[in-house]
Amino acid sequence: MRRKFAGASARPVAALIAALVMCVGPSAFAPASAVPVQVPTAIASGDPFADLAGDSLLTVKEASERLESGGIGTMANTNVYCAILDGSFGCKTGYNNEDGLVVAAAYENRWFNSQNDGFVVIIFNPKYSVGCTSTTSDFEGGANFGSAYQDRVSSIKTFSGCDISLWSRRDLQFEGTSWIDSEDDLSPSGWNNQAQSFEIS
Ligand SMILES: [Ca+2]
Ligand SMILES: [Ca+2]
Repeated sequence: MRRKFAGASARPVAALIAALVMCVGPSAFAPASAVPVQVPTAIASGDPFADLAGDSLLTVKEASERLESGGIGTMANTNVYCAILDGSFGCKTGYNNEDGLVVAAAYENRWFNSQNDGFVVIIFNPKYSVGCTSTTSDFEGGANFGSAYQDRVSSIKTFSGCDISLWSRRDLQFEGTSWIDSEDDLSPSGWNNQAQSFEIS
């Protein structure tokens, strides 16, 4: 049975708060404790994919260049490449110079590792050149997170028109999230450090 995923509603609220702060000015809020409003700036500075939306096509090569250039922020992440295929389950060890499109990135820390170094699992399909289909009723691959990465994912981002669903046990068992386009913090929905497998559509 799928558990309702509540994280998506946080973004409009954050935008509303940000808009209010711009109109009213920070002085109307409690001083030091109003820190969450400042978070989006930090995210933008440390996320090499900050300019990309979920429907942006992202090649494996471009992703690796962005991740490894170190041009933005001070990320010293461990980049892991997981190759999946449409319609099949399982992750094959991939390489940063392969053809294909990135479908999702799973991060060890919230805010896409922008404030803390950690692993990022780059999930890609080496056969893709146009991205995922728009419907989520088709199975466009999935896999278990490796033992070093399961129960440790804290934020997730998709690319190339794809969405991802996380599952709390291996082999897409037990509880799954609804489709995620992007979630910078899995904690509010109860999914922080809970994912053992994933599916893509
Ligand atoms: Ca984590
Ligand atoms: Ca699809």
